[in-house]
Amino acid sequence: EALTVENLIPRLGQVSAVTDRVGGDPAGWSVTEVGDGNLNLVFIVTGPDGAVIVKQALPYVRLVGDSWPLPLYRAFYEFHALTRQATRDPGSVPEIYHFDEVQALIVMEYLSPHVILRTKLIAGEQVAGLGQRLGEFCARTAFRGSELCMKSAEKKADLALFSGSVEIPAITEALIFRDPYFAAEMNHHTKGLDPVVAHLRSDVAMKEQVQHLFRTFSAKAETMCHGDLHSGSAMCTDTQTRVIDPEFVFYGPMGFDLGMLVANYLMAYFSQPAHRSADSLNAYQEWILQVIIETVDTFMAEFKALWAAERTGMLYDRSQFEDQGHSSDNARDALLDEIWSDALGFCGIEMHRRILSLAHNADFEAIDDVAIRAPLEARNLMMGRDLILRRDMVADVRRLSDIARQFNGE
Ligand code: SR1
Ligand code: MG
Repeated sequence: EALTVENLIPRLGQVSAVTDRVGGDPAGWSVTEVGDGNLNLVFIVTGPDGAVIVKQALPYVRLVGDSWPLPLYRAFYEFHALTRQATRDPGSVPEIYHFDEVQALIVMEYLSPHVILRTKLIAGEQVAGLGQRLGEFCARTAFRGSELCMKSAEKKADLALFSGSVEIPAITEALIFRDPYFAAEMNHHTKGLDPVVAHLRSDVAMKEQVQHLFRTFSAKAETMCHGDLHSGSAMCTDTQTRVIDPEFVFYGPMGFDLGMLVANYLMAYFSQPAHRSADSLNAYQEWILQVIIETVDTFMAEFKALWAAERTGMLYDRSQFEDQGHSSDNARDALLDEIWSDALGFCGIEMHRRILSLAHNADFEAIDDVAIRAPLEARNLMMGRDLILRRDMVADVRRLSDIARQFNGE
């Protein structure tokens, strides 16, 4: 039964996980619906002692309506993803107070005064330590959710658990990997982009690479990915960052979350000329590039540190490969190269789908004047193409920043 502002207190007013934190007489609580995402209901419940978030899955895609049904069991997977992320990267995600599987609802920590990262990026605000925090999150969850670290039986049990989530990855498969590359029914794009869209959809070499990346997404079930790590899935103050909303959790490639995240930073970067005045534009865009550099540098450094300290799983087992030739170090570096290449490919595809497919993002959508929006989106699309095609040739994140500056100047 869907929660409403009216029925939430009668239904949750006696649940100790809520009453303990909100306090006082439930009749005096304030309940506000704040969900602005594509799928769920989200309420803030506030009382004299504090506040909690109540998130409930709806049996359909909120963005589209009840013509697109979606199983409620995604709340179950979100709950299990959050518990694992909390263990693998303590403090990174909201604390869970209560989970009701039948009602598909999670009661969790109210993050305050945090706001959605995308909102801050559009407003031109900086977040100290952003790149470090999200780089650590990506590295720790990628490493500690894999057989580099987990016991093989435990990882295989989790792989089996999360493989029960079918309809949610199907959204990613369709909206991210397929729809951008043909005239799918729910697609839409900004007036004025038709020539660029036609160019991309007739680019045989690029579309071949998209198909390889789709296979990588589907076949490389190596770690538990957040699955939807965009700038709407991080909440920040000026100095703190937390990750939310892992209902798209799946077992996939170690570079997936990193690539999605970098794509969303880049979309913030390319959209800035419409949000900033000339005197602050360059400095803010350069700050975003520094965040990208900090994110990727931290990812690489943290992954290497975990490799040295926590390689307790089946893969790259140091007891079997103690040689003078440093075979494990070489294997680590080759693996990081592979993660980087995959991440760049997924990054390029995410940059495409947010302009061409169903679910766009506010970085560009908030630009009312389509004559301003279209050329900025075109830069973003063309850089996405470049990354898909040349992902093995972008040596490192500094080179990636240079490529972004180059497309930004075109
Ligand atoms: C129909 S759901 C559209 C998008 O919203 C989610 O946040 C995911 O990014 C998904 O692709
Ligand atoms: Mg979401």
